[in-house]
Amino acid sequence: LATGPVASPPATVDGFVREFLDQLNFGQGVKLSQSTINDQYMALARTVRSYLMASWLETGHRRRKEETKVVGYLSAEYLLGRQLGNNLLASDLQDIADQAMERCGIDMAAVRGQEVEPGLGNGGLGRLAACFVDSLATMDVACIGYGIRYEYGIFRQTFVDHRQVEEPDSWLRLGSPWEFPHPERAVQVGFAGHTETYADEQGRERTRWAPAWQVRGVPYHYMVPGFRNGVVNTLRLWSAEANQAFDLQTFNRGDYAQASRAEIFAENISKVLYPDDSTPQGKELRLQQQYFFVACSLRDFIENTLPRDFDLHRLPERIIFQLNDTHPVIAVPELMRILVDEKGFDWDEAWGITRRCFAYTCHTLLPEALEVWPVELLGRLLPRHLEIIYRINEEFLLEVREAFPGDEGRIRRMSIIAEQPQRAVRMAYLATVAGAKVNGVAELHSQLLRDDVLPDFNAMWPDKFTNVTNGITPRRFLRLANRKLSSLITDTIGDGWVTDLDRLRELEPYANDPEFRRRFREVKAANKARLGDLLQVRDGVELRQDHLLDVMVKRLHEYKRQTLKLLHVVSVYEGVLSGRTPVEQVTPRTVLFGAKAAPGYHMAKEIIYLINAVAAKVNTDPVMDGRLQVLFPANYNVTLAEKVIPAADLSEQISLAGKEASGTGNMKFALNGALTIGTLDGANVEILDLVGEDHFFLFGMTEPEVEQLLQRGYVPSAYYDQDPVLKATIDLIGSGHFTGGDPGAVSAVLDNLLNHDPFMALAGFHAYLGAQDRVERAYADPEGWSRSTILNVARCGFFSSDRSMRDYLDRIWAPGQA
Ligand code: DL6
Repeated sequence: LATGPVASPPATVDGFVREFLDQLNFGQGVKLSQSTINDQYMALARTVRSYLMASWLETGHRRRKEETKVVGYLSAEYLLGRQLGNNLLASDLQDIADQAMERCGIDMAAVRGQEVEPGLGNGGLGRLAACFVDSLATMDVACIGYGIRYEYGIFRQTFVDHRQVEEPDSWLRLGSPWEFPHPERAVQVGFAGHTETYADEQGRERTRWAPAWQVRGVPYHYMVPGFRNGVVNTLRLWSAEANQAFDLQTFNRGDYAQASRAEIFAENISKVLYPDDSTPQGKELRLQQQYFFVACSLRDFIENTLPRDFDLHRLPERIIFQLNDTHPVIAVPELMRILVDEKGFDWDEAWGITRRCFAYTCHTLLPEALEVWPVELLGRLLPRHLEIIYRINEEFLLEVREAFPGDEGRIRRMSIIAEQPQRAVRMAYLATVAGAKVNGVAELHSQLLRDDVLPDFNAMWPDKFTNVTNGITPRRFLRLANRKLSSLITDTIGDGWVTDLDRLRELEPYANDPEFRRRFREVKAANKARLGDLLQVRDGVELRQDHLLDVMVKRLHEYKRQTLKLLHVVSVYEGVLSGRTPVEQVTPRTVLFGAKAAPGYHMAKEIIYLINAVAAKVNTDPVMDGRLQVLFPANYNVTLAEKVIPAADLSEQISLAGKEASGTGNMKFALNGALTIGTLDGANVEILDLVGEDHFFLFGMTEPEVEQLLQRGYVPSAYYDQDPVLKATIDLIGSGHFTGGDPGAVSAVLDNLLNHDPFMALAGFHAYLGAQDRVERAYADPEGWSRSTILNVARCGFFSSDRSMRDYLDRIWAPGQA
């Protein structure tokens, strides 16, 4: 009996209530009548968990039996969003849970609101990882997501006097019911120390690493349920702990701080997502994090997941480690170290295996975002790994010499070790050399990766490079976030689209059906009302329901050009203020921003200040007659995104061409029936291709045009001098009108725009205003607008992360490439 299958509780309202009360009584130790909302949330989450448990155990058992090849997704970030709703959806328990809570007299909405989302990521990259693991479970692909269980995720943003203030995100404070700690499966991770050579029993010279200190990596397991398919994969996040909690002798002497030093030191490793790395200590901690989680993950897979007697020559048949950007790339020398130093493989054999166990996804085009680790730091923290990297480089450069004899310039360019401005390891190069495949995340990005970022590598190994356009999970971002639109779609074409998003194409004919368009508009209006209710409670602001809702939500970065959006806002306001535009001619519009700035990114924080300052003025100036509203709810996160995106009319995707690798917000908006105003950048290009020019507001330079302008010499002030509207807009900001008469408060942003403007906001201004005019004309025709929004939904099935996963399977993880 004890080894038989685990049974789920009966999927009935009665069964659910019984399980819930058991969890409340025996898990939380309270009676229903005394329970707090948190008790109810914990008990409800544990109830849902218990329904998923049989599938989780069964999936694990099946995978071990089948000995399938596993995708080991190595990612320093997973921006998961709330789990309760997703897991209720996946297990098909939504209605039962609603009824059960009602029967217990519990306010389900309040209980849902109790969950603090695990914000273990910064933005697109981390959210992509979360979408990918969702799709792999739904497609029943064996995957273990590996990452870090940060005690504090992305900071909580608040605004004080219009400025961003960061507060720690203590998401674990009230306990997390979704995690399963396994301290008994902890692994050891070493750091620093030295290496030494010795002769083994056969007299072969070998190397070993004697670390100076070690920490314990404790795995926490999270369920990753597929959509109603009985599959539950695992996300395994590592937490760092000291081997010895504290030094008892020192403690007894009364030096409590010193006694706990080791504990604090070790726990710092998984303390916080992306510590500010502008200090040397911050940089070192970041490298510690990266090595920590990949060392734990490789050890876990090799020692605990594979059968005990597994022949590691066959490792590529059982695992492909997907490197989610460069953060996990130190896994490459770590696998070499395990194979050569610990398992006794000779170098060539080990390298042959390693090269088939990794693939690398690049997520950026910004040179400053390509990680390099100073040799001094890497050698101090991971001396053996540096030796291994040197040898990999040596042999790689021999290969280059053979392929391109006499081309010393090329050798210098391609070396994994940069010499200037300091000796440093180029992690993207190491990943490219080691990876079986290298991919970008949208067609344009992959092309620029080949042509501009890694051209020498492309010349050497053209077949290594491929593209996989990003995707988003339709479960969270349509089915869960937009229940009303989901129901309308399902009523119209059935529910197959949830796992086969291409089926949305069947909606196309309905774009011509006035009744369907009316229902579609009703859905949008209901979502806007829902967002209005939320913003009222959350931020104390009123969302005007009769306005066009124009949304720009994403990380604050100059290349994304929030300033361009702001210049548009100010130009509309300035037009009315100066009498150029009669206020009745202004299309009533609410511009909603959501954005966090990296704590050390000064210019981004100045831009946040300016947005808030402009909002405060524009929203209260009677001259606008309430026709222009700027909202900037603080702390934009996945939970807020799920309410904002379904309500939006217009999606702002206005980065300078050639800078945004893909974007995924752009996909989420289009799929929820917002029209895009955007440049030919990242995945916008593919959205435009699919939805068609008539249903997308395109503007701005192409990437080659940007390059040409740079070559000719870009002078931002010339645009200011020549365009009177731009001049008036900037002058109004510069006059101190928004900053209590203090022009100095905005001088950093304006100086930067007028004298540098690295992302060409001023060059884009005129075309952007033209595109906004087209938006307003289109919006004035509700039937035409609705038609376009429906066609956007119908034509964006391609952007399902299920399709991305199929592409990874076909192009990168295919068994044939083992
Ligand atoms: O691939 C996911 C996501 C893309 O959609 C964004 O375009 C891209 O900026 C982001 N990249 C990163 C990596 N670091 N940088 N810069 O977050 O990845």
